[in-house]
Amino acid sequence: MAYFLGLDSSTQSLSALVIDTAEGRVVVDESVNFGKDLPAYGSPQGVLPNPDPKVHHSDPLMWVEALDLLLSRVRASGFDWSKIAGISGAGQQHGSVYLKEPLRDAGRWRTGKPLVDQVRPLLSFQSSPMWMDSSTTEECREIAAAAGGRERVLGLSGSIPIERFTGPQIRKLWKTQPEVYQKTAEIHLVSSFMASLLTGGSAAIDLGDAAGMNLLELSTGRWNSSLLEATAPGLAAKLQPPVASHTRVGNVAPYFVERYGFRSGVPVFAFTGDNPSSLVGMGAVSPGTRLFSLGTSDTVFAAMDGPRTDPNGYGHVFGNPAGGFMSLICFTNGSLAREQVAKRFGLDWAQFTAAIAATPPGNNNNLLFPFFTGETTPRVAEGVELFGSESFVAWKEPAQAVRAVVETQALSMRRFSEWIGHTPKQLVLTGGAARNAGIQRIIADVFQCPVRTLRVGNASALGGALRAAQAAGAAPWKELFAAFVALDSNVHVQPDPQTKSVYEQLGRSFDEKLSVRLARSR
Ligand code: XUL
Repeated sequence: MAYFLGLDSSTQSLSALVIDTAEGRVVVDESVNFGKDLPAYGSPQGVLPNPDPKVHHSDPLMWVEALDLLLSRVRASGFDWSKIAGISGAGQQHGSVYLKEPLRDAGRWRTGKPLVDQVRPLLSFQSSPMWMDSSTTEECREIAAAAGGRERVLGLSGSIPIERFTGPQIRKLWKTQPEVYQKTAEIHLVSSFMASLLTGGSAAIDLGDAAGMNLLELSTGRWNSSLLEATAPGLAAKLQPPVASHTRVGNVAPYFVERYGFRSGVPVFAFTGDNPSSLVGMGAVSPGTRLFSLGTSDTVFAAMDGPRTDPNGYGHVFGNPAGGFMSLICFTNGSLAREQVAKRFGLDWAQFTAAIAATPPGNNNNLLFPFFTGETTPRVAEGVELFGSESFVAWKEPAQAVRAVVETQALSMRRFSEWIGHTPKQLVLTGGAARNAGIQRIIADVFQCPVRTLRVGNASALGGALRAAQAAGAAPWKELFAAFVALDSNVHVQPDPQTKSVYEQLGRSFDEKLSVRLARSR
């Protein structure tokens, strides 16, 4: 049997991808969209509405119901779940689920009743704080103070205390709703929660995703007692010890065997975060390839040969599911900013691309700080700024503004990924904006490095299926990557060496203007 299932519980959807390792093909690629398929949860974008713009929570029962819906949908399409030999997957990072009793004591799910009705009474907190939440600045400060400073937290956990990370979110729950925190017996990440649903027991958090909590000590792979204590009292008892990503956390629960026809005893391997999973799904588990995921926000990540940390405190270090570590840098104003500029001039995507082609590299030194919303990297408050010619600064040059937003983003990505250390041999782009030829060209030239794109879209779900296959011993990484991680042969953008000095000069100008902005925001 050579079929492996990868699940990806992301912000807006739950996806299933099944690979056939004997034939080297993807046989199922299906998703449930929370907004469209589960409208009763009132979360069109996967997030519950909240009057406070900093608060972002989701309903964990939506994820539970999505799992039943997805499995039945795939079965209805004619797929036979008994072919699956191993399961793993991923979840949006940092989000947390709070349970009244440990799932290991909850017994097996009963087959006759939908999962959502069985999980509902187990929740101690009805909603899940998720990665878009930025309401814990005060808690971040308190954790830093109690744990010996931001730098110490950075050195231990790979990140300074970060608003969306799980530790500060747990602290906020303890402070604001102590009775809820008290009655919580077990805390899960989205990833370990989804794995727990599948096994009907308590699946442990893997090292890849655990690193996004501000609680893990990277050098030992264990929860750090001073970080636990700085976060909330009694926290150690609510978390299981983290495990290596290839760990078998259980077998598929009888519920899924009886209801959907899975074979009994099929292993479930630890789920991880969507970014660590994408590292696997993009075949980049060794240093050399730098990955750019261009979505609502842009992320830049890469495997690392050691746990180096960002001296600026902007970037993060997570676990690499194939062993070792990975870096991740999140730029909040990604497509969000590109779309704002296009909207301002009424440009569609084709006109946006044409605008890049119509302007020269370096853009006559015009720059545009794209901070349409508060930015994570660098940490600056909302506020767009333009620098350059008079008409450009007055927003009268649409084509130059388009080039300026993309060039400034690329310069920022270059500047703030320097700490990763190694010089990449290739850059691989994924996400909606990755197909844009103008963006590919600018990134290749700014980094002076070849740009490629991927053929398969859902790198995180694919990463889950590949991790299940590797952990089950079906094939080594090398063979799996050769069979499933295909770069698009039509996209091979070589950097233009003549632009090197142009972008060195523009980079210096970017650094100068940014240091003024950072000094102002201090
Ligand atoms: C990473 C992060 C996001 C989520 C998206 O730190 O917050 O990329 O993982 O699902």
